[in-house]
Amino acid sequence: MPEAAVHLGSGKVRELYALGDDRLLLVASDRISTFDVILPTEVPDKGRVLTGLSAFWFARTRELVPNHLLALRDDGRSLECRRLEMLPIECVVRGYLAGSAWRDYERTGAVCGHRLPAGLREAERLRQPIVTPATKAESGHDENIDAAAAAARVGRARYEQAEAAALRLYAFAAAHAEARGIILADTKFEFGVDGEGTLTLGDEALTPDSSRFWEADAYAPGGPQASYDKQFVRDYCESLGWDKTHPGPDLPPAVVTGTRARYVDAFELLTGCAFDAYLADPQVVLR
Ligand code: Q0Z
Repeated sequence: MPEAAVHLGSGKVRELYALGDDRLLLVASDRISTFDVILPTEVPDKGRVLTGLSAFWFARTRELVPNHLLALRDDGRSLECRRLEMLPIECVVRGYLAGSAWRDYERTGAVCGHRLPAGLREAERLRQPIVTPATKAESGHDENIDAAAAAARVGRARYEQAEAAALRLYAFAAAHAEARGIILADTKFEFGVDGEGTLTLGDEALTPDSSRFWEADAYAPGGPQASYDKQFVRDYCESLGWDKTHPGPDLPPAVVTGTRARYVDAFELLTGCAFDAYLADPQVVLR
């Protein structure tokens, strides 16, 4: 008899289950958050898009960095994974100056201990991608830390290994995305260690929820960039004058439809698979 999946926890838009002692099931819902608030309206198939993209990247990068993927379930929204001992840090790789990195740079001229050239503009491409580690806040906001603080949490050799792995993954994915008209401005990786002590990529990888995707054709440094996936949602929420506290507003059907189409576009551009083909047989992204 198959063992029951035991619920371990909920993320903002995902659920985590144990499958016996050694495996986990990661299930992506269709919930969407904006300005850190989960909205009452779901975006149909968003969880499938994110799961399909994660599985695609895990399959394509396993030679670069080992990862936790064991199987993609036929519901298209669930990943069976190897259970790891997760590192208590996140590794964010940034190829462009956005979000908290832009704010830190404006204030101090540096980001997580990386001193950057003077005069950079918001959303400008960095000459070299940088890794900006962060602590994982139980609830609320992750805190940017420098490499020394990250090394103090996980050990110097392990941090340097994770930093190098994160840079390899980013270089591969950013080049793949750029060739398809999408800028991967930054992305967050979470690593763990398997039973043999091998550094292993976990969690979700290179999805729009863990990354900033920008449309290359619309890229214009010197200000904030439109989000490839969530811009309709943000624009609609801004138009309401909502104060960005819980509960968020319901989304009208046109915003839901437009947003779903953006997620599907990103999926099709990046994977080269028709989304309908993924729905019919999710395993297409692994081949
Ligand atoms: C991932 C999270 C989610 C809530 C733990 N392979 C792994 N081994 C051990 N732990 C994890 C993983 Cl992926 C792990 N999270 C994040 C995901 C819901 C929290 F779907 N927490």
